[in-house]
Amino acid sequence: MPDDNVPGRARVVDTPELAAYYGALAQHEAGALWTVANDIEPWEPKPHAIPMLWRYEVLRPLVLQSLELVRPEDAGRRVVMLLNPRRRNVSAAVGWLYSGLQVMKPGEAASAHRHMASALRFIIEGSGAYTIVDGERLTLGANDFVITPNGTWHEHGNDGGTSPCIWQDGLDIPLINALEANFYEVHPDLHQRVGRPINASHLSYGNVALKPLEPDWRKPYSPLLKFGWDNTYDALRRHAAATTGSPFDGVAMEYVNPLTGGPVMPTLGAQMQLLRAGEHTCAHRHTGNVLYHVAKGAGHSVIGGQRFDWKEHDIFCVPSWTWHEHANALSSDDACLFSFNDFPVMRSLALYREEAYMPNDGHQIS
Ligand code: GTQ
Repeated sequence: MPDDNVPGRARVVDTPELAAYYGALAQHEAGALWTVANDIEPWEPKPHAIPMLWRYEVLRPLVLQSLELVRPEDAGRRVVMLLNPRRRNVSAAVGWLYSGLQVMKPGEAASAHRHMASALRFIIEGSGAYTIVDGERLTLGANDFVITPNGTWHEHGNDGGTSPCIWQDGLDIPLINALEANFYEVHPDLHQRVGRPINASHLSYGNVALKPLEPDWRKPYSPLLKFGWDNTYDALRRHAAATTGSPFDGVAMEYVNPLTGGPVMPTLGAQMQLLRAGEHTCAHRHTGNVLYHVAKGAGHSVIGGQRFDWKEHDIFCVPSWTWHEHANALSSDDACLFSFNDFPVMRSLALYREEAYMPNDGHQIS
């Protein structure tokens, strides 16, 4: 319904007197609320970001091209960013979430830094890559998921591989900048000293349903920094054997802090979901933004009424409060979608809301 027909909504008609009055207010850095009220208090969230899909086969050659154009020593991080057309001004892929594709040649190392933005990485291809997080060296393989919580020193390199390693970075940079809380520091020695056994957090905290009796951990993020693909896929398949799954997400599991069962970091959450062969989920929408990465298989999603066909390593986004459904309709194998989101922010600020799409048996017309 148009706002100017609704009692209780702003519906003031412009007059010459009002125009003069607005001018007088503007001279004193003031304004009349009713001129903007319907915009700043929408009936429901109106995301700036649009649904988007980034094709890996299109971006991969461009990412590899950067290897010849810049060195990590000069670029800091050699990354091709994913930019939503209406979020370019804040360097966001969707909502307040940043994402990019980082690439490292064998033998390269990027220096250590830390910042107030939290980061995560999903490994796409190549072997021999590592990340060092607060003195712990983590070895990385395809479809592994790694976290770099805010405030931790981190650096990346590729020292055993024979080909470039490419991974997807996800950070809450736009959110932390919007909150005007970002800090950034380069490590005084440019590189950290490795002070723990390789993959230490994985050895102690990466065991299914077993945690150390005396956890050596008091920090507000997961002590487990790396979640390997083999464990993740195995967990999904085992869960799939015991459940029909969610009508909206298929067989979906969240990467969690093993000590609390909560999200891996205070601002960023991550999930992996499995869509069975032939599965087509019902549409729903929720507050919070999600960036998906196709970890396995091929299928399509309908997002805001628009169909996006995807295959391995494509990336797509679902902006806040946008209807979406996923389908693995044609393949005879399962498909897996990795995703990260800002749900921890939405939930901790009591802003999370979710709704099922009721018309047409829960399916949008695309
Ligand atoms: O690897 O630390 O894509 O700080 C953007 C900012 C990656 C990183 C990005 C970063 C990093």
